[in-house]
Formats: sequence, C-alpha cells, structure tokens
Amino acid sequence: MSINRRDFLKTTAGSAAVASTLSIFPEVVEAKIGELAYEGESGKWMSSTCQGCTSWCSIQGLVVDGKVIKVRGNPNSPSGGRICPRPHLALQQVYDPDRVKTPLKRTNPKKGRGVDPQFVPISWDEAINTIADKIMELINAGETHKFLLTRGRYTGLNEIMYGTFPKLIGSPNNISHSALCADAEEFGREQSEGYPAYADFDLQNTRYILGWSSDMVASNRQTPWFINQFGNVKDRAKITTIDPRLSATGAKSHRWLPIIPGTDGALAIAIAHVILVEGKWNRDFVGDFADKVNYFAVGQEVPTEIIVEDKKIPVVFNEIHTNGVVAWWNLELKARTPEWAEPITGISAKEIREVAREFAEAGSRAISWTSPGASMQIRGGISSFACHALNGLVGSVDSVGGILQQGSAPTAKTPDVKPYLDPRFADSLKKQKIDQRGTKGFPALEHMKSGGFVCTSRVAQAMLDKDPYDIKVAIGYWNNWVFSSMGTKQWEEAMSKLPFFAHITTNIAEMTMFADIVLPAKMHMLERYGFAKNKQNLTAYLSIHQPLIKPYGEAKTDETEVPFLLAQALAKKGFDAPLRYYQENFKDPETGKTPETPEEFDLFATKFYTKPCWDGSSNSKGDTINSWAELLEKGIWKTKRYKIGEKIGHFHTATHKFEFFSETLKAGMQNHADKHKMTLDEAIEAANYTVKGEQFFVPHYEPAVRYGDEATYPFIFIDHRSRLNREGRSQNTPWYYSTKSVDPGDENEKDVTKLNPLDGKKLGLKNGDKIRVSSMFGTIESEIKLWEGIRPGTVAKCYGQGHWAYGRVGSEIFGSKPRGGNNNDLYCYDWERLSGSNPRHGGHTRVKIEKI
Ligand SMILES: Nc1nc2c(c(=O)[nH]1)N[C@H]1C(S)=C(S)[C@@H](COP(=O)(O)OP(=O)(O)OC[C@H]3O[C@@H](n4cnc5c(=O)[nH]c(N)nc54)[C@H](O)[C@@H]3O)O[C@H]1N2
Ligand SMILES: Nc1nc2c(c(=O)[nH]1)N[C@H]1C(S)=C(S)[C@@H](COP(=O)(O)OP(=O)(O)OC[C@H]3O[C@@H](n4cnc5c(=O)[nH]c(N)nc54)[C@H](O)[C@@H]3O)O[C@H]1N2
Ligand code: SF4
Ligand SMILES: [Mo]
Repeated sequence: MSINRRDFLKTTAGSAAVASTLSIFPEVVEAKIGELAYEGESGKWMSSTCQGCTSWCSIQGLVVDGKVIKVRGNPNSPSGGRICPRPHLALQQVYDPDRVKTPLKRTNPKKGRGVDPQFVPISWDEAINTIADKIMELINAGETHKFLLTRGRYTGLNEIMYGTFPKLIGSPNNISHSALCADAEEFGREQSEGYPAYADFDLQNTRYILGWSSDMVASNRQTPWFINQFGNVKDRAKITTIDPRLSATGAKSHRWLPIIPGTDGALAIAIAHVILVEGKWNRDFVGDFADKVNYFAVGQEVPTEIIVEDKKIPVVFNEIHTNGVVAWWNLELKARTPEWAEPITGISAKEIREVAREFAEAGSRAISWTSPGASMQIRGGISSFACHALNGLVGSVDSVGGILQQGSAPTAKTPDVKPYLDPRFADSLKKQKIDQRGTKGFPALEHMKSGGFVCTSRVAQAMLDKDPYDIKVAIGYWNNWVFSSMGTKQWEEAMSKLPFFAHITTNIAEMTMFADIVLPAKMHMLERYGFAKNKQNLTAYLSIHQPLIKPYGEAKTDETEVPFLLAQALAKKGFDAPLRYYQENFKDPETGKTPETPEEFDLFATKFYTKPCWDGSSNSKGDTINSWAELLEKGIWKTKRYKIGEKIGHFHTATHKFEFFSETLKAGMQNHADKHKMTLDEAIEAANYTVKGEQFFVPHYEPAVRYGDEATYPFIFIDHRSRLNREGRSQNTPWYYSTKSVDPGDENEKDVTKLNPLDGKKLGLKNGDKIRVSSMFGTIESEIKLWEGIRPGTVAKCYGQGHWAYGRVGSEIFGSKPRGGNNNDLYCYDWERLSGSNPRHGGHTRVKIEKI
C-alpha cells in the first residue's frame, strides 16, 4: 500500500472524528511517513553506513539540493530497513557549527585541562609538513618506535591508517580502542568457543533470552533488528534482564533481576549448578552419564566409580560437543547453590532456581546473551566465560533459536607491506608495543597467546612511566580517550607531557585540546568513503560509506587522504616507501589508474577492498552485484542466510569442543607464565584473579573488586549508555539533551544521578537537589533523581555527558566547564587483565553523595 502526501493529509483530517476507534496508521503507511513528506521534491535517497554504534547499520540519507535532510534504514539491509533513533542525530553532527573547518596549529605550548591551546588556522600543506617533519626526525634519530598511532571507531579502511601506516614508518605502535569497548565480552566466547567476536542470534526462533546487562532495544548490538523483532520475540519467548538498573529492555522483560554489580559470575554458576543438579542440561550437545543416572548431587563430587552388588563400576560421562562438564562440577559447581549465591548477588535463591529452570527448559533455543555490563568488569573475563558457558549447557551454540558465530562478507586482503619496510626500522619494529600487552600483569590473551590483545587504557600510564620507552610523536583519529577511558587524570597528564600530538577529528574534543596540530575530519556517515562489515539476522554483510554531501570546510578522510598526504610529504623529504606502497598496490580496480591525489587514493582503496562484493565473483554466495556503481546504489552486499550448525565440532578451541574446562585458557596462561618464568598460579595472581589451580580454568566465582570503603563511600556507582549516545559523539547535538528522557529515569536537558527513594530518604535528598558525587579518585557535580529502577545501595548515571570540550552544546563553557559529569572522572584506573580491557562496569568504584 502506498499513499501520497495530499491523500495522507486528507485521511488524517477526515478521520479526526473517528480517531478514537480507528487507527489511521496501518503498519505499512507508518513506515513510509519519512518518504511521504518529501514526495515530489528533488530529493534522492543515497546509501551509507551509520556507525552510531557497533551495529554498523546500512542507512540511507535523503539528499535535497546538496544537503542531507533525513535518514532511514536501507531497505536492502537485513534489519528489514529499520534504524534506531540515533542516526537522526547524525544530521546535527554533520551540520554542527562547532566543527573544525580547517587545519589548526597550537600556539600555546602549555598543555592541560582548561588551558587554552590558542589554536590558529593553517593550511593543509603546513599541517602535513609539520607532522611529516616530526616523523622524519624520528627516522633520522633511529627511533621510529617512538611514534604512536591511536584510533577509535573505524571503517574497513583502517587497514591503511592503522594497520599499515605505522609499520611503513617503522613503528610497532598501532593502538586501537577495542579494549575500551568490549574485549572482555568477547573473551568468554573466545575461551569457551574460540570465537573472539560479536555474536549473532536467531531471534526468530528463540524461546528464551537471558540478558546479562543486555539492553538491546536501546543499545548493545543489532538494535534495529532487535527492536523490529521484539514484539515477536515476546510472543514466543521469555526475556530475563539481569541489571542493577531497570534498563529500557529490563522494563519490557518478563523478569528483571537487579543484581548487585560485579556479581554476575556468581549468578551464572548458580544457574549452572541448578541445571546440572536437576538434570536439565542438553544431552544431545553435552552428553550424558553412561548409565543415565544423574551424579551431579549437591555438595558432592561426581564419583569415579560406584559399587553395585559388590562390583566396582566406573562412572563415565560420555561427553559429545563439550569439554569438561564433570571437571566443572567437581572443581567449582558442586556447592554453588542458589542459597550460596543469594547473599552475593542480591537475587533470591527462589528466583535463581526459577530462572535456571525456565532457561534450561527452552533448551537449545535459550540464549545466554553476555554483554559488557556483566563482563567489562575488573574480574569480568571469567564472568564473561561463566555467562557464555550456559549456552554450552543448554546446547544453544550454533543452534536454531540460539547464539551463532557466522562468517563475514568477502573483502580483498591488505597488500603485503613487508617489501616496503625500510631495513633501518628492523629493530624499532621488533620493540614491544607501548600498551604493555603481554607484560607480567597483562596477559591480554588472544587465543592461546600472551599479549595478543590491546590494553588501550594502559597506554597513559606507560607513556608517563616511559615504559618500555617514551613516545615522542602521536596521531589520533576518531577517538577521545582523555574523556572515554578510565584514568582521565592519567590521560590528561600523559597527553600534557607528550611532545607532539596531531588529532584528526570533526570537533575539538578533550583529546584535541592536547593537540599540536588539528586536522578536520570528514564525518564518517555522510561525507566519506569506506565500508563496514557486520552481521544481523543470520546474514553477514558489507555496507558502504560514501559521501552524500560535500565535506564541511576543508575536511579530509582520516584513514586514506591523510596518510596519502603524509606519504607524499615524506616522499618529498626523501622517504618514499609509504607512497610507493600506496601507489603500487591501490590502483583503481576498474581502470588500473595509479592514485595521484588523496581523493583518488580514497576512492581506489575503497573500491580495492570491496571489489569481491561488486565484481560478481561472490554472487553465488549472496547478493548479485556486478559493478561498483551498483554497490553504491544498493549500499550493501549480503551473504545468503547462514546455515545453522556448521560450526559444531569445529570450534577454534584447543579441543575443538565447547570448553567448560578451558584448555584454551590454560594454554594461553601457560604461554604467558612461561614467557615470564612464572608458575600458572603466579600468573593468575599477577592478573589480579584470586582462584588458583585447575579451578581457574572452569567458569568460577571471583569476588568483585571495589575501590573505597563502605563507611566513607556508601554507594556502588554504575553507568550505562543512553539510547541517544552515538558512542561519544552525539553530545554536542541539541536533540540529545532535549529528548534525554527516552532513557528510563533520565530527564531532558539534565545529567541526573539516579538513587533509590529508600536511599534518598535516608540521606534526606529529594528530586532536583544539586549534589556532588565523589569517589577516591574524583568528583563530579550532578542532580538527584529518585527512581525505583535502581537497586538500593547502588547509584546509576548515564555515560556520555560531562564534556569540558567538544562544542557549545556539549560543554557549559567550551574548553573549561563541563555540562554534566564524566563518569570516568570518578572511576578507578584498573584493568581486566586477561583481556586487557578497560572495565567500565561491575561497580568497582564506591561513591559518596553530598548536597551542595
Ligand atoms: N564510563 C564509560 N566510558 C566509556 C563507555 C561507557 O559506557 N562508560 N563506553 C566505552 C566504549 S564501549 C567505547 S567503544 C569507547 C568509545 O570511545 P572513543 O573511541 O574515544 O570514541 P568516542 O568517545 O566516540 O570519540 C570519538 C571522537 O572522535 C571525534 N569524531 C567524531 N566523529 C568523527 C568522525 O566522523 N571522524 C573522525 N575522524 N573523528 C570523529 C571526536 O573528537 C570524538 O570525540 O568509550 C568507552 N568509554
Ligand atoms: N545506544 C547506544 N548503543 C550502543 C552504543 C552507544 O553508544 N549508544 N555503543 C555501542 C558500543 S561501542 C558498545 S561496546 C555496546 C555496549 O553495549 P552495552 O555494554 O550492552 O551497553 P550499555 O547500554 O552501556 O549496557 C551496560 C549495562 O550494564 C549495566 N551494568 C553496569 N554494571 C553492571 C554489572 O555489574 N552487572 C550487570 N549485570 N549489569 C551492569 C548498566 O546498568 C547498563 O544497563 O553498545 C553499542 N551500542
Ligand atoms: S546507531 Fe547503531 S543501531 Fe542505530 S542505526 Fe546506527 S548503527 Fe544502527
Ligand atoms: Mo564500544
């Protein structure tokens, strides 16, 4: 059904009288309202990628007279053409009058929070030459390892700026933000299933979702697809949300379990205990005792043998697709009853039993959905493992209605840089990375290897300590770690002392305030080329970024145009390896032309990487797309639907099984221990975990870490995202503030601290009271909101506000006074060391609240 605008208006007016009985918004018309308003005008819908969060949705923008005025989901996308509210804010981002228009140079050598950098506009030529000179100084001094490249969010083109540029100029230091993001979430899947990536979910067939802090209607992964399916899922499945705070999803769930922060691991193992004691595990996936008797009895190890009529009969568990269920029981689960978990987690034993039963009864269609709230904790690597292990018990791994791995869309491999590496850099390239990954206290395991993952937030301390060496020249793009990482004070100090920093950014954010050179970036969604790969709804896809409009001012693409300009400048100064690499390897796949300008390089590199999706070679694997122009038009290339079950028996773990006893983790820790000549127990202790011996390698209980004594700091502090956060990038948009009450408990135009009314009564606090929230590490100002959606003893504040830079909307006084408070100013500076993560959740920091 379609309807034009005039008819639509007529219908609206005509039906006013009967509006109470007749809905004028049948589903199809509702979905089309965005188009109706512009019907007949000169608009064109063009495709790109949102990147407002890690769902990486394919979107379309309506371009009218060179301006993009409206956004919608790409109808070709696997989310059914849906989007969430956030891409609309991108319009205010791209047309933000506070954007950086030209390159800038710092004229005030002093650096620090609140210090005016006294930026002055300069030409691109001067900016690029200044950076190239700094790189040449490092080359001439033989210390290219003292160069650091940092990136936050990225497109597939990050292979150029992040993946290869540092190497080409002789530095091992390419440091990403992924340890700020979700590495501990992925860690649990890696150690049990060999899959360190975001999962996909068979929402259309699931019967149970056990959401560990997962707020899928508002944040998390696959938001539009989840919103799209939510009604259907609720018709068919039960949803339990485990979160100290009543999230948007929690409010719509069948059950909300307001857990004490940082105790998810305890709850998960109590659920596992019940599933085994009650014999509710999936026998097709896990296996069974040979004699079909359930030997998982409370408080007792599974016997090795039993005596029947005076004969000793061995007890055998024939395990199928999993590894170590009996070991898990014996080493950990046997005494982990719901009664044991109740005082730790704050969830009643009765409810734990009920949830365990409901979950297990949904069998292989029950999803244990582990999210950062339950895993990005100081000891969250293991709780992530515990929460994910429940999928193994019910056999929902790679199962209809369960949790899936999937493949990915095909792209070209990055051309080998080795032939272009200058022999002078050999020593520098072999140096340890600046983030200290793989050092004694930071196993940061990737698969079975010590030091495979990044320790993003450790970089600040490493720079301050000059350990393993000092950093002299750094470039950052699309990141704002001075604000977004724990240890804001350490970051501010480290950035103040850094001799030279260039930031490629749309806005002057906190990190930019420490820059010597600022380069204006094209806005990722609407102004540049690139591509993103993801999966939703059993479909892996590649979504293209393309410019819908002209870039703002003199903005350029961070990942391609900037490195090309640098390569050209370096070549002029006598070092041409990067330029040769770019020009010899990134020719236009259609014409064979060599890139001569940054714009050509940008376009050719995008075409080069995405070619397998548009040259017809992958048509049999998914969508039929036969030209670059067609890919731009469609915006997305999708695989055929994933065939569920392909991965079973082929997991990338040490045993190729789903590991309850993680031989993968053990091998990784052994590798780490050997490297540092430690015992396994010493390695565990150095990583700030408490359980020793074999028990460490099964999902087990680890006590939460808390900074601050309860008497001085009575409340556990937690944070959460806004459904309007475009990660850290939408906080200079007025719409963000004017619609903030879409987040449960929050208020428009404010940044409130949510406190249970019972706690409010004790402290004599009422709504709107201005307060100071203080921890051992810092203080922010806020306002009280009494709200039943937070468990007593815990306070919650949304993450995102508290910018002291970014722009006129995001900060009270740009450059010095924040609007609202940055939760990272309160937080401890600590790590989840098995994965290298910045543990923003789990309530590690206690606070006190004082009225001002
Ligand atoms: N307390 C707390 N801290 C958190 C979180 C939390 O929930 N609570 N979330 C964490 C998570 S999951 C993540 S992923 C990180 C994200 O943290 P970061 O990786 O630091 O990313 P953002 O905060 O989004 O900042 C991106 C910066 O890039 C610039 N920018 C904006 N748009 C563009 C663009 O289009 N191109 C370029 N080149 N630059 C642009 C702006 O300067 C902006 O400040 O934050 C983490 N920090
Ligand atoms: N709206 C929105 N969605 C996003 C993003 C965004 O910026 N905005 N960013 C994307 C990115 S980069 C990422 S990494 C993901 C992050 O995805 P999530 O981490 O799922 O995002 P949050 O909504 O911050 O969820 C954290 C939840 O953990 C809860 N929590 C805090 N401590 C604990 C605890 O100890 N235990 C339990 N069980 N819960 C706890 C908080 O109340 C909150 O509801 O989201 C992606 N999606
Ligand atoms: S913000 Fe995230 S979920 Fe929303 S449309 Fe953009 S990428 Fe998709
Ligand atoms: Mo993230």
